[in-house]
Amino acid sequence: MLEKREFYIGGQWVAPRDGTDCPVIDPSTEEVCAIISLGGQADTDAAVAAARGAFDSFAYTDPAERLALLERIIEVYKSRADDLAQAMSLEMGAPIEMSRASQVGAGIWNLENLAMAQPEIGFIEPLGDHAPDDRIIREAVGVAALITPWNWPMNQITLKVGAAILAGCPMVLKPSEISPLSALIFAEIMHEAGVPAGVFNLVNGDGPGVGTQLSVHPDVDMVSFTGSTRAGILISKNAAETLKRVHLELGGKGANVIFADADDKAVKRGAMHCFNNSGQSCNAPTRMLVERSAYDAAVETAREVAEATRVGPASEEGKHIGPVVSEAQYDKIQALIQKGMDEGARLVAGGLGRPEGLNRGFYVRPTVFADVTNDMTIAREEIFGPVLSIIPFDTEADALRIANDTVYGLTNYVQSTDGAKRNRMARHLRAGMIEMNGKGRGRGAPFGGMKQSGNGREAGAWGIEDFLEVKAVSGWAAE
Ligand code: TXE
Repeated sequence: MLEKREFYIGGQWVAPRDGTDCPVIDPSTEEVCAIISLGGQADTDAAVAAARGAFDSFAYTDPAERLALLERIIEVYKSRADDLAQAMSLEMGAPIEMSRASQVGAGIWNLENLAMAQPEIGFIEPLGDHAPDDRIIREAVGVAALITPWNWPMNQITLKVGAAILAGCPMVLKPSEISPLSALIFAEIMHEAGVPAGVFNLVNGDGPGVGTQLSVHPDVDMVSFTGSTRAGILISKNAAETLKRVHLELGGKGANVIFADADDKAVKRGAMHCFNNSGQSCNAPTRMLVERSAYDAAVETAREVAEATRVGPASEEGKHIGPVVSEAQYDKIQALIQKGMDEGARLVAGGLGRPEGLNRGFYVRPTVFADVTNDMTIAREEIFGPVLSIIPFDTEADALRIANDTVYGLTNYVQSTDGAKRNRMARHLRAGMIEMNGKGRGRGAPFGGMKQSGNGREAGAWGIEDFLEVKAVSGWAAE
């Protein structure tokens, strides 16, 4: 069993100062698969001090130098792809094939898109012809704390680390204590790529410990967080004590609006998307809104998809879905399925308990509820499991009202062959991302939400901008 208690601080692996042991559980088997250490105040302080110490030498480097550094990180990341895939399968249960393709692949996609975007950013540019001696300088916001979750570990880490590197922010990463193994490999990647000492630091810890310590730390200038809305609110309150910049990527309750004129794969695509990663994606299309005339057929198709979705261990090759990440998540999902039944939704596939033959491991049955109304708990709360809720609607205005009737605003989906209708929906849906007719976001598109799904944007140029301050300078000498 892997035992890795050290943290990566100031360019080297160091023993914890305040550490307590923490088991990492393999969700496919419920066995302990590794031991890590959760740091305390002294570890957080050491990591922040290392980052602060690197600020002057890193923040003012030429942007092209930082881009070259990111290119090296990408190269080493690719060379460790298999290790990363294995680690994520083990710690959070993504089936190995999906882990290689999507979990590791998301990291490459993110880093390459950030690299593509950085040259477009005006790090020093004129204010305008009316003020020839003025310059606008964009420079690193300072020391960044990066707090990440367990559902797409490398996706979230690369979005934040890549942007911080390109902006010139030294950083302290606190990955989820549930999925720390891939993050430890990522620290090795940073070391091998030659990231200067102090620029990247990693401390393992939990939310109340290192997470809170970073949020209140007077020497941290910014917190970039992905996780639950609950923790995002706490982080905002804590960070307000020192008025840090806070960027939050939180939960979602995505509506997938399927009009009767949608292409014939729309329902299947939507249901499969909802079950992907065992439903553990903030942008999952969990509320399927279907126009009444297409409703019965859609419920039937969704049932078929759920019943055809195989569930199994992460180590097995194949296109099945894995377990959910932890016992806590398993229990939360079971309670919400029960709530769906209690509140009168019609269970058409899946339901309570584990799939047949899977008695150990946090396996959830792909579940479909029909006749859901938008005031039911399963339509309001983020379930974060393979559970789809289908809601009928009558008119375009109805669909819009139901889709927007949520505290979240991350991703919405629209399926229709009527272009004018699609565009109207895209304009009026209150969410940071609208994806239509199965088209994924293009390279460098910003990722982030409105309302209680958070603030700020990650990915591409927007992601880098989030780590930059704007400085107005007058009296600049001509060069
Ligand atoms: O998340 P937490 P949990 C949602 C999803 C899921 C629910 C609970 O609905 O079912 O959240 O998951 C750190 N100060 N998402 O409890 O606690 C924590 O250590 C600072 C959506 O596992 O938010 C970890 O690093 N940090 C989501 C990270 O927050 C704190 C992804 C995520 O854990 C903290 C994950 C605190 N007070 C869950 N409390 C998405 N947006 O994709 C916790 N943390």
